[in-house]
Amino acid sequence: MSAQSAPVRILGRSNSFNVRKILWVCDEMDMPYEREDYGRGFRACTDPEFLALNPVAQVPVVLDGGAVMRESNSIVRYLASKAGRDDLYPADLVKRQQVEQWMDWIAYDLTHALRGAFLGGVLQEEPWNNDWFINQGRKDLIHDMLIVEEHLAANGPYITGETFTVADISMGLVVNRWFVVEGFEKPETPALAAYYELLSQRPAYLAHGRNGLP
Ligand SMILES: N[C@@H](CCC(=O)N[C@@H](CS)C(=O)NCC(=O)O)C(=O)O
Repeated sequence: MSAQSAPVRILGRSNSFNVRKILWVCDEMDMPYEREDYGRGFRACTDPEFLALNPVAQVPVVLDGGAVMRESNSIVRYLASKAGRDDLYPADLVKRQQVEQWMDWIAYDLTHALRGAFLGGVLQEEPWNNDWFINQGRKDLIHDMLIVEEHLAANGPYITGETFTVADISMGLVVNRWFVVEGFEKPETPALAAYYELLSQRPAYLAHGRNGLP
């Protein structure tokens, strides 16, 4: 990263699950940024000005020079690459794939499960708050988190093994939410609990991940 380059601009409310990943990776790397509130409770993502940047109408959006970026996991990887942080996002293709496979699975399977279990079951948000969807989300969430539990117990302490990577940023937000969801019987997950404490040694996780928000 050039010392002269302007800070990236993050558009998105700081209490958003997906914006928090961007704030975490920036703080993790001491990368400067500017942030502007968009999203629920602030300027709407459906404002024409915002829609022109992100037709999907979701936060975060990140602006870097002339580039306009959406999708939190992809942005996290971009920022780690921009900072030259091979430790967080390896250049080695096999190691990189190991990071990405977890981020992709989180973005699809786990996010879908959390829609039912958390957005529907806890926040009672429409359209996720119907009984079938909530119960299916809870079942899927337990199933998925037990996969992570077994994986960490056998291959931890971090998601890809010995060292912290951007996969732990995506998983860190999920694990924080896992310990907050309620209303159904959750299995004991000691490896996830240990992982939660391990991540909690990082100031940037305490600021943006385990910060009292689900
Ligand atoms: N796949 C997207 C999902 C983004 C997303 O779901 N954003 C939510 C907040 S976490 C949002 O924009 N909600 C509408 C709002 O805040 O107005 C990503 O990872 O960036």
